[in-house]
Amino acid sequence: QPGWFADAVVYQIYPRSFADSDGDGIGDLRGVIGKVDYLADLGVDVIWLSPVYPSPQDDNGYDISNYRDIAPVFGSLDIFDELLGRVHARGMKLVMDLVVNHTSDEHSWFVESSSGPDSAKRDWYIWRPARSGMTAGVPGAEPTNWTSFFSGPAWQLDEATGEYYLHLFSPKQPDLNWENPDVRSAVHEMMRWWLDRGVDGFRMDVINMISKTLPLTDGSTVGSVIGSEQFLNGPRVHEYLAEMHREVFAGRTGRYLTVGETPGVTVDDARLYTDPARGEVDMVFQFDHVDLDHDGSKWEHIPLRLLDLKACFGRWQAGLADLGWNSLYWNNHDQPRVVSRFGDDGQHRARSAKALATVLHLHRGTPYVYQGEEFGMTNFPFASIEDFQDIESINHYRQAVAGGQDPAAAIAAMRIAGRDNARTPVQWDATPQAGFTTGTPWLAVNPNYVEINAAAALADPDSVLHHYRKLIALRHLEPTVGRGDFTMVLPHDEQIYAFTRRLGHTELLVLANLSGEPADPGPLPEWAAAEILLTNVPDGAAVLLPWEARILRRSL
Ligand code: TEU
Repeated sequence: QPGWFADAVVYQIYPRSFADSDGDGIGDLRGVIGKVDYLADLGVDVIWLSPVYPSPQDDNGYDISNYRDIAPVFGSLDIFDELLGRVHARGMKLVMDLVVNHTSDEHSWFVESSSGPDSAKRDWYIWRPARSGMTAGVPGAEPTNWTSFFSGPAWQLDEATGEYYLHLFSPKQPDLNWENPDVRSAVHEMMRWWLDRGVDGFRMDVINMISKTLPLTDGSTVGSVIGSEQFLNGPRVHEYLAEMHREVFAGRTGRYLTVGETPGVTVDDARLYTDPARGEVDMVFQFDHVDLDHDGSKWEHIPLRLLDLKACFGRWQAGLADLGWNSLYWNNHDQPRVVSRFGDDGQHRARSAKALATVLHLHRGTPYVYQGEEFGMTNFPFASIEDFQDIESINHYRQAVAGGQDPAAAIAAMRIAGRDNARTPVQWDATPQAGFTTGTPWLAVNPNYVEINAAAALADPDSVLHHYRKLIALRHLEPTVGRGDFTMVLPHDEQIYAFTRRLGHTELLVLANLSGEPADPGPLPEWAAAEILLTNVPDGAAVLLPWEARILRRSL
């Protein structure tokens, strides 16, 4: 039977963009402390904090130079402890981001590793000579043809030693060598240190990339990242995760949360990662549903087809029905805003945001809410390259334009899919800079903050925010939401997303019109007398209005 987290909702904070307490334009831990009551009132159970460790911020903190401290820009360990105390006092948990596929190139481990081939930590990273017969530094001399998630080769030449190191992301994010047991125990020790400090678990960044197939050879992937078949869900990853679980969590009695971020994970992989009997992680983030609206690379947008979305979630629901557990998310700091992406951020913004939330939260799994999603924040009207800060977008732009793409077309693609859509400051109120900072924000505030902000949403009983609050409360009150089984209804309907959940003698029906046109679900006689638990349209009729969603309950 599912663990405690079946009845929990997780809220993700991207600290840089959440709340700035000191006017430097960058969010910080004091800013988070100021919003603990807001989060408790929303009803969430767990807060996941994106990285706040010391970092050169090449990838906004996903490049960590010290795992056991807090970056001054975010605060200090004392302020962190204060936050943790406040979170616990309000009955919530705090989960840290664990980024251990790679470190920063400024981490002391890498500094030592790159000091020379005889360094005691040389083997902590993945060093290789140039391709045989080629001179190091010449294009094409990289040890393999792998490409980085952030454009260009996945290898960086270190001039001093003439060898290359592997970086699946930026050159400032060298990959750790998990084959080395000392690396693994250093990670375990660091994790224990955070648990001893009181944190409640970890979200594990690209954790399914830590085991590479050896020997490293040229990749054959068709698509955006060459080589990925050799490092996604690699040969030793399950062994490493089981070992981590034993070394870090064995003997601890608290209720912890572990979630692996696992791009390219299949349902079958996920059954292995999340089978409680195997002792790896509680759940993983799969990417299938966020890959449905592009072709090939993430920059080649195609419209979402509802049938694809239903088939995708349906497969995940069925695949993890008897074993393992699903995570449920529309948004995070890497994804565009869901109301702009799969909803309607114009005329039907509030109603479509509520419909999408209803559908997601009523699936079987643990829902994740990303900051600002709870009151329907939208994508940003990016107009030029100067508007972007994200390394992924900026590198893509340079490469696309160098390759002959029209700059306006590149910007248009980034406006749709760029990660900065998720990273604009949280819109707290209608005061200048949306109440995020008294200074100049590091990334511009969306001009729509005057209407779309948390204060306005709190004051309006009909807002997206109050709908999220009700969904979270419903999960806490009605065990069928967390624990019921899942059955898709009307699987071939191109407008309506419908399913039932059943636990014992209780059955729920979710009916959501995920389109901008009215939709007729047809007769549902067995639900005629059912109780309406939640809707986003008062007094709904038989035919669903655009983006209308309802949750019904009946006793069997
Ligand atoms: O992301 C991993 C990942 O593969 C993608 O989501 C990626 O960010 C990219 O958008 C694919 O197009 C994780 C973090 O969530 C992300 O913020 C980091 O940049 C990345 O790992 C490296 O640590």
